[in-house]
Amino acid sequence: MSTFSKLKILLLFLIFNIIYCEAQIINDYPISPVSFTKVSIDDEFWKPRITTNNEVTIPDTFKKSEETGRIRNFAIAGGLEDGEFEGIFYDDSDVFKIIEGASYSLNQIPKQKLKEYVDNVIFKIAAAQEEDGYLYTNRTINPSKVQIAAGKERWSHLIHNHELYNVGHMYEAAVAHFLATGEENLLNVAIKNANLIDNVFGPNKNLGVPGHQEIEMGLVKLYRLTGDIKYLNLAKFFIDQRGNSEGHDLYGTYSQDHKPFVEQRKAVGHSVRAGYFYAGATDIAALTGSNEYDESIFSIWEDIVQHKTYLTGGIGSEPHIEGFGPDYELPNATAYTETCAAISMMLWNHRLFLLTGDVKYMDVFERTLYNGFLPGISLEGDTYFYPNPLESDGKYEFNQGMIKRSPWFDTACCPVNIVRVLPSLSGYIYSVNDNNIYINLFIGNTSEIDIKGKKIKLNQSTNYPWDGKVKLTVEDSDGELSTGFRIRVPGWARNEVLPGNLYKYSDERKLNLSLSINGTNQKIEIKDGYVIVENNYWKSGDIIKIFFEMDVRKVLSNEKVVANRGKIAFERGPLVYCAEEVDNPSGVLDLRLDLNSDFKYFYDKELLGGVGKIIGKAKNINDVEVDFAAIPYYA
Ligand code: FUB
Ligand code: ZN
Repeated sequence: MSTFSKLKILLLFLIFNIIYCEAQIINDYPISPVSFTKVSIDDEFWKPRITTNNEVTIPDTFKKSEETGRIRNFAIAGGLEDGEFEGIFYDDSDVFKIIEGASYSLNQIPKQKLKEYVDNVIFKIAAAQEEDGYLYTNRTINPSKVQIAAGKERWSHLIHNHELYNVGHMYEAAVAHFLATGEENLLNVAIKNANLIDNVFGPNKNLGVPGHQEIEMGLVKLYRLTGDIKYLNLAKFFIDQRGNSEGHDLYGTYSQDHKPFVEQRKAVGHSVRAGYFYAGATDIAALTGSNEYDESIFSIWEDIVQHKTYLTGGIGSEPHIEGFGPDYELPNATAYTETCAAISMMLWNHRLFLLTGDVKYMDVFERTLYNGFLPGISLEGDTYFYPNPLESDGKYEFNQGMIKRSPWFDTACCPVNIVRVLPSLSGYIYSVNDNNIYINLFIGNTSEIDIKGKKIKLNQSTNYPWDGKVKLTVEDSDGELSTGFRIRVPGWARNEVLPGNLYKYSDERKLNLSLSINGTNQKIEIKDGYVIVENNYWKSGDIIKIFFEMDVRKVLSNEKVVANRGKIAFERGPLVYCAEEVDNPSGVLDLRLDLNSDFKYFYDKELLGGVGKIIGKAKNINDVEVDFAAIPYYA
């Protein structure tokens, strides 16, 4: 290549970057998250899991995608290979989700081999894209042989075909890939596809909506990156068109398509669709600055946390619809609590925090992260839970992977969702607003935070979730900006299991909390659930320490939850505990515990990669006193 051509490419790249970096976003969340690209996790709890995700889970899920034809489908659709479509019409989305996860990882640990592999998969995806931007391998491979649920023609069976859901995941992957690598190969595919969708759907065009929400969040990310308002408008169109019978036959409550969103007040239907929908609507509220969804968003959230959330943060009690049941219907053994549904709650609650600054949303996020999301993957990183029931007799199994984690599923949404969430975790720890840095998660890391054009480099070190000591060190600061900190006091440390009265701790024990700055104890001021560390011109070497006491807690459930009557649950810090027969040989389902007896905690570094255990005494079915032991539910 001539020097001139190289210069031309460099110039184009620079122009492109300037355009993307300066995308004009008119309205935005009042609180801005510190990007995953600025935070590097380095602790004993999450780092090994993220490493396992890089080294085991990403290769494993790519391999499974190869073995099951998911990747070959793109090659066939693109004319690179011969063959027939294999799998299910929504399988394209799995590959996009792994690319999204791999991109976050590439940002943190650049790996040439992984990058080359991802580029090769992107090459196949690009080849599979039709001339006008359409991307859906099930149809492109052989339009006369599409699966029935895909519909004979493009867009003819939106209720089931996932045509729009799939590409929503592609947009999310493309944006992550661009942010991580600066490369446009997937982004170009995404933009071309989104432009097609925009030509087809909208007012005075096709008025249909996707059966499964997801594209809304993807379009918002495209808008955020490119500044092209049409993507935001299209996302809003999909939100507003739902429940509007002009243009499509309503899909009903299963797809939250029974009435317009602005009239919805209760969480209904398939819980992943619901969570993605509410998260997308929250994005629109923030990015348009409109209040029109407020009543719906906040009422539905209250409905979920007050009536429909498991102690683990899991949602979706009805296996047959993979979704919400009536209020207080939270059976433990048949709980569906899909891993993806937990993820949808995390995505939504983080957005709600950014919109309102209310601590309760990050409390739900944390509860779900440790207890609803994390159980979805084994310590080894190659087996997965899809439903996450809270009780098992070792026999009942509505869906594969209820009794023990499974190496794969025909519908593999959950494993690949874990793949993308784990390495993005660094993006949920900090956020900024005015001169304040919010610290929402206690995860060891080093970060470089931009605030009002100044940079502050922070180190957080902690042994959380095993103890509540957190040390923040200012590693570098030009000392030119007076900055304050808002440190989240977790709900469990404020005696609040979840907002509302679905659950409560059995006692009102006040846990200790302390704060010191450079070794001097401080008077604690808590505002809206955050410890306030007043503005200061921080210097390198300044140290803030916070301590949240952790203790074994017993949780009682609202009596209206029939399945929980007469039962208690154990928690310690952010973790929900679980008793298993392997530790309680006389069985767990009939164990009787004395609410007032003492239960101790100890950390067993040899067990399951190191876990805290709760031990004490119980009575078995024959009224004989036996030893009792519980480990964290996620483990
Ligand atoms: O339809 C795509 C995904 O498959 C859903 O989100 C999951 O619930 C599973 O049905
Ligand atoms: Zn899933």
